[in-house]
Amino acid sequence: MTLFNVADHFVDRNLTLGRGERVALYTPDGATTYAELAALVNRVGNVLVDLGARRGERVLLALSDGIEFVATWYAAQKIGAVTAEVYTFLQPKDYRYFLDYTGASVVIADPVTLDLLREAGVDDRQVLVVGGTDLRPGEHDFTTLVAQAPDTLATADTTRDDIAIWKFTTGSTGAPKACVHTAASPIVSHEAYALGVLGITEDDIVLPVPKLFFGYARDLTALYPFGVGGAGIAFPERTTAEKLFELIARFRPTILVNVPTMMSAMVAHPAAAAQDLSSLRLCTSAGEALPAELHRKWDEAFGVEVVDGIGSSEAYHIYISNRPGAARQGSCGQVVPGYSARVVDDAGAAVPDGAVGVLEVSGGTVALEYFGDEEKSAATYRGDTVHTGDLFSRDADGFFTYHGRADDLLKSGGIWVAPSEIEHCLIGHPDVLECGVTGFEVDGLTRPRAYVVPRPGADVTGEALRAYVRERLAGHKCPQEVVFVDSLPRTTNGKLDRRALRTMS
Ligand code: 3SK
Repeated sequence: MTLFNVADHFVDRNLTLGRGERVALYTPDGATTYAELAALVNRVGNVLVDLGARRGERVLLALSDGIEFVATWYAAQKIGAVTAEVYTFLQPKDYRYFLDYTGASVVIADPVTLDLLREAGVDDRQVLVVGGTDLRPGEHDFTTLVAQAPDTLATADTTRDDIAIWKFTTGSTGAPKACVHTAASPIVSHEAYALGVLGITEDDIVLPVPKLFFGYARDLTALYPFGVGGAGIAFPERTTAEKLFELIARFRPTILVNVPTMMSAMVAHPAAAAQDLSSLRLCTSAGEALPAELHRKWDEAFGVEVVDGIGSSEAYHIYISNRPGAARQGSCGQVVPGYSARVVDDAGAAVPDGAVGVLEVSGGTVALEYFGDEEKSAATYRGDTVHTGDLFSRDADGFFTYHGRADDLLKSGGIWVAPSEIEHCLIGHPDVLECGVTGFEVDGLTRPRAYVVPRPGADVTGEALRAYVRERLAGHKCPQEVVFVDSLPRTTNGKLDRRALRTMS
């Protein structure tokens, strides 16, 4: 069997190809070349081995974005371990869950997550801490150990079929589960999506909106550009529109990896009109469906082409996407080369073009399973096919349109309604920054209720928003109530947390 290693493919190969002096990663502290990154990966890999990380075992990253995150991720890959990364602003009980679930014996933390991990109780695990002080037994300073470690390291003799990556589902439906991927997933997705759809090149510099624990951002920032000698940008702070404007001005990225919520915040920012976004050749949108109205507002504000797509942790990355130069507003686009997609009814039969059904996707990046959950795995994965639970229709040109999650539908006035349709309508109102729709009971009947975050300074009433929807959608889709809120509940991946929304009153 041919040997293959993710770190070798995305990092070390750049040295063989003479790209050692090219920049791999920009951070607020400076630039790291491929040669520097490769040496750092080797040092960190030696440290991980010394701390007890072993081939096939999970290494848990609870670390904010930066060169240390990227180097540690690749170091774990290089020694044949399995990477699992989590959000850095969780509760101690969440870290306890991830420690138990991953069974990781080595955890990488920063000062924020270290406190939370201590509270959670790490037992006899070894914790490698980036930027920590006053460390306790079992906790080790990253900088000290890495400086002492050799900068050469043998690559584990892994193959494309070895389990290499855990991607956590967002947990909007119960405890997070890991989608278990082999080393093949990132290279197949790199070729299909990054090369085949985005046409990523060595001149690309990628700036992510989500943090690197979210595979959508990590792969587009620290894997796919590396596959062609391009560069990514990593920064530790929470992402805000101001921060993005600052980073765009400083690093002049060519690709912005975006999500609809941040697109809305950027468009609504008082300084939006003053921004120079001319370095961007495109802005990807994924994570949530992009409402056509928001797409239109973005085009008007920035004129940077949006390439909207849909992906999932189950299918590794994006499998349906618009194509640069041929995007259709309101549609997630067409199937990415190498994948196939069917819209099926409850019996699993394909529905005609235009009809709504559940999307099934097949391709070479579908996860093997949800770790430790046979029942859910059996219901979701069938060979190289994943049953997404997302409602879609496909038109005669092969463009797919999202209609919400099958399990989110509300029956209003006796008719099924997708909350996303009402949300996509409301977001078109100039005074709506964000919104989420859920059902509530009135006299035993379900009716839509809209939670709306108004644009700063807006003076809009619920009745005006109801009238806006009534003019555009069928009567039973008009929210019976509009509740104004400061923010909407979001999952760690930034998606609307519908479970939490349903419990708001
Ligand atoms: O939206 C998602 O959940 C996703 C997950 C992994 C990779 C890419 C995407 C868009």
